[in-house]
Amino acid sequence: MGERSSQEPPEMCDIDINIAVNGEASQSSDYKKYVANRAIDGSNEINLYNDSCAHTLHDLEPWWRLDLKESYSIGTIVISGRSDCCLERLSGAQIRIGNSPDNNNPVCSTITNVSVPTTTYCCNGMEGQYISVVIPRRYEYLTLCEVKVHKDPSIKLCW
Ligand SMILES: [Ca+2]
Repeated sequence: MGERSSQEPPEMCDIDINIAVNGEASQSSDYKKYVANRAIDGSNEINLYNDSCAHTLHDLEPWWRLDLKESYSIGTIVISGRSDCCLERLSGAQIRIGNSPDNNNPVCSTITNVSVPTTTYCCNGMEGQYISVVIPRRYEYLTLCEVKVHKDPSIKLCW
């Protein structure tokens, strides 16, 4: 908040806070040292080899899940895949939000644009404590370098 202008309304700061960093992440399996919490370490580093990405093994329907510790009304979720290769593996991944501690909550969006590593998804106030990214119906690696979560309303632009 220190960098922000004093003319800016305080609530603008509040709704832009990334609440993901206060949560705890898990995933279907760990590829080497690339554990789930690396996707909520607050870093903008999206090259896998710079140690800030989460990466599963080649699982059937791999998943990554964030426990926000309490339920929030979610505005936007900013998802960054890896920049160094293999972004197409994220195609078809579902972003789910809800209060069930599994990966079967309602779908906010499905990742279809894998031409750029970072995309913002609008969830329009969907409620939930858990945010999952799941790749359904196939064997795949799931790699997420950062997942940022903003409460609703969010000042982030969608898509
Ligand atoms: Ca990261």
